[in-house]
Amino acid sequence: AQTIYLKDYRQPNYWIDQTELDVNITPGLTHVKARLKIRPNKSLANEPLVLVGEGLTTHHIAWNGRALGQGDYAIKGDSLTIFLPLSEGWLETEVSFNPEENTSLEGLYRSRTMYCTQCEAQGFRKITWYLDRPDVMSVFSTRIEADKIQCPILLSNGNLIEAGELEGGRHYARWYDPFKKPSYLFALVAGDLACKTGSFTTESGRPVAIEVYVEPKDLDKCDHAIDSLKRAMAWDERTYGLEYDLDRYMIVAVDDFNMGAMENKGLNIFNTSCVLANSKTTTDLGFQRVEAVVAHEYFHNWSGNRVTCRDWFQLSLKEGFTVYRDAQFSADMNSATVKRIEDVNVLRSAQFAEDAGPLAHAVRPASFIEISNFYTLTVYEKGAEIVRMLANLLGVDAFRKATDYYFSTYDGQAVTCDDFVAAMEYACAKDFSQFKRWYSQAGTPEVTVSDHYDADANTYTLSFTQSCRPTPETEHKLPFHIPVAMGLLGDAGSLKLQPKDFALSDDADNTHTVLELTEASQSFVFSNVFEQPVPSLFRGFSAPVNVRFNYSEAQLIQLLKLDSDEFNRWSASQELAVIAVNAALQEPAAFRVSEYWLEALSVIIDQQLIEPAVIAYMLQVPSVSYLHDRSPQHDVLAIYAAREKVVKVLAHSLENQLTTIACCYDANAAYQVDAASIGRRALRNTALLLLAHAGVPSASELALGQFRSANNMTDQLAALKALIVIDESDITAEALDEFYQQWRHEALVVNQWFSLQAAVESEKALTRLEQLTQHPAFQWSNPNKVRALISVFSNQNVTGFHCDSGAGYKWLADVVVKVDKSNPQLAARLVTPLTRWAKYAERGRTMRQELARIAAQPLSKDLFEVTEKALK
Ligand code: B3K
Ligand code: ZN
Repeated sequence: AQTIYLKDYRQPNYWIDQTELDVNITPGLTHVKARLKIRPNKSLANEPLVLVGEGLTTHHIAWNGRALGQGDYAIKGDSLTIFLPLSEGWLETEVSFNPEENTSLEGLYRSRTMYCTQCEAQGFRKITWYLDRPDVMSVFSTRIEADKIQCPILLSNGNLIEAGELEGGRHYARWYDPFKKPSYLFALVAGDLACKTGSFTTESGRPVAIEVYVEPKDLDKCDHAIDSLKRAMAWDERTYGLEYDLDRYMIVAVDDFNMGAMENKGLNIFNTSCVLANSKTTTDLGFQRVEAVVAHEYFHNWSGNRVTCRDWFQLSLKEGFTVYRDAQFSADMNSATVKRIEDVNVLRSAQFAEDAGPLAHAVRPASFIEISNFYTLTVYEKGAEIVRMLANLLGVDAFRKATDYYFSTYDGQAVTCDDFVAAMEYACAKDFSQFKRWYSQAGTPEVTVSDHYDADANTYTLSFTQSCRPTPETEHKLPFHIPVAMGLLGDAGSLKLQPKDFALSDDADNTHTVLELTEASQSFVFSNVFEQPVPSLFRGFSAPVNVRFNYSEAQLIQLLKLDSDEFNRWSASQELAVIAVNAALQEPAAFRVSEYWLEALSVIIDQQLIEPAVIAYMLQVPSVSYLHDRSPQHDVLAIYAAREKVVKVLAHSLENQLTTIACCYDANAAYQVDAASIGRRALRNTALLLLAHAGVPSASELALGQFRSANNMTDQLAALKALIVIDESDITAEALDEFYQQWRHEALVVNQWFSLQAAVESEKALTRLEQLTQHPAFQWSNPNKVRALISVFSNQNVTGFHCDSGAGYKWLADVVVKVDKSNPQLAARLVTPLTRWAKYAERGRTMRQELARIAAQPLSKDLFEVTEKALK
């Protein structure tokens, strides 16, 4: 397998200004004729034209209407070289392939009742010979022909130009997309689909027809996506001044899909799990996910489609920025603190782990073998953190000036992360050359902070040092430019209930500031500080770093109770939980959990001055993965056990309040899916689950009652989860069976049912998992189902996956090899937990052996790259 390097980037030697496709679909064989208007790239024109294609049978090649003969071209592996001295002209090819046999879910493939495409990053080459790279932008017109009964719906990008009947029960449609675009944004759908419509009028008065295409059985699950899309359209006009640019916006829901969704121009294709929702079958998290993904794909229309990436190393240019945009949107539509907590949880428990593992890579990687492996938390979530830091450094107005400049200057172009940062610099006259290290240096920086209070001089000094562990591509790291949003809390130790931040300048209201840490070590002095303060650091998680400050328990409690930054109140509670888990690790039999922490939580529950959803998150002990990062010397099963103990102590100590919440809180409210109602349900269900963990006798009855009477999926699933934790075998088994019988016709609900069971911690976990793969509703060819069982088991079932015998590792390895044969992208994702072997000491050796066993087989490029890097 060949490694591609960013430093080797060159412009293409030819451009393709127009692309005319004629796709003729018949069962088992699809023919594609392509007419490409070729134009030499002046600087590089004296080389032959080399197109790329995969798995194509080539029937015909012509240049300007003349069929090419043997000596005029050569097909070798995946490349087609045209030897003629080419000037401007039309290249024609005709190829065929079989979408029915395409199990990679990349290119043109069949899923249930439809044919559909996934071209990003390099799937278009499975459809026709092409310059399949994002800097080649072309105007596409597409004619689709198929059987009228099998495929009544024929869709592609842009506007419908013409449609009509043909002989032999066939019909056709012609689509034209006026915006030039790279091939990865091409899409085509042909199938038997029902359509739900909506409409939106843009700020300047353009009417947009919204069409959501689904299987007929899912017509009752489209409204939320349509509403979310309209909100996203209006929000982007308000926030970024960006309007939609075509007459229709189509979304197609497909069941077999490798990712969440795809932003093809004017024709988004969605995993059913990210678009279908109704109150009976969808949880609150599901509703919010649909809203976020619909918005994300819509925002790509500007950040990604109108302004696209020069090469795949710049992937975060569109993904980091678009994730930042959708996070802002979700924060505005729901609760900003809750959204921030959710995002930081993902960063701390999963992205940090990626950064610490053998596949760590920069947000703009320097090399890759298979680009599909780089659609990662680092490129997406850490990439979004970079944009967030820039936005905060610039402030609202300058950031808007920067994005206006970016979108107007680069419209219709394929650009780089450097161009993006240049737009930021343009708007604020700052120099971001050091800041750009966030793009090129992998790894999570560690920031260690110490303080000194001088009571005589009334000064307070914060001293920072930063460092970053070596990562595969960068041994030595230069200091990062790190924004530290912070404030100082007064009344240390006295635990009064009034927040009293110190003023950080002459202006008494100025209690919040952003320090810019740029050196390896750096100190900041605050004057007129009249008592020893408690520093509230990295408010709102102002930079994606690991922070080390030696807080006393009392100081953390001070932050939990009094910080004006709600996010840092949550963060302090998490830190207190970490301390408790570490205590339980040191002395499992007789450990202490801070009674002040428990008391502070109790007061917070009583007073309800914080929104319920945030309280719910305060009551959740950090994930095993995060705890493991914080105590790497301990065995993961010991960490799991210690965490369980802390959860029990927490639940017992708050038992009365939790019981009141679990049985009575908001109990008679009508079911609604606004953020406030979602937050109240989250608190009630968190309480129920804690009681279940604590083994409180009343929990069982409460859970069963809720399970039977719930009028929505969130409450029913939460109750089922509690029943599983309580584990009274008959009752739990019965409930699981009842649930399946109730929902067996709803594929997405059945996936939740699979996931719940894959996560059950028990000695029999693996046997149960094996049985579930034999269940009639399970399908190896469907990524949602594979993830529901296999990813959930290996990422969430700590005792099952890491069981002493190593059977969990072996099982995953076997699965990965099997899946790789049909769907390499999926296999390369599933293997992730094994790549983290270095964290697991003794167990890690067994994990590594399993990785080596995988690596010894013939593998796809995708899986080869991951296993090879993980074994280094
Ligand atoms: N851009 C797509 C991801 C495509 C992944 C290809 N392997 C979804 C998104 O980020 O919006
Ligand atoms: Zn995206």
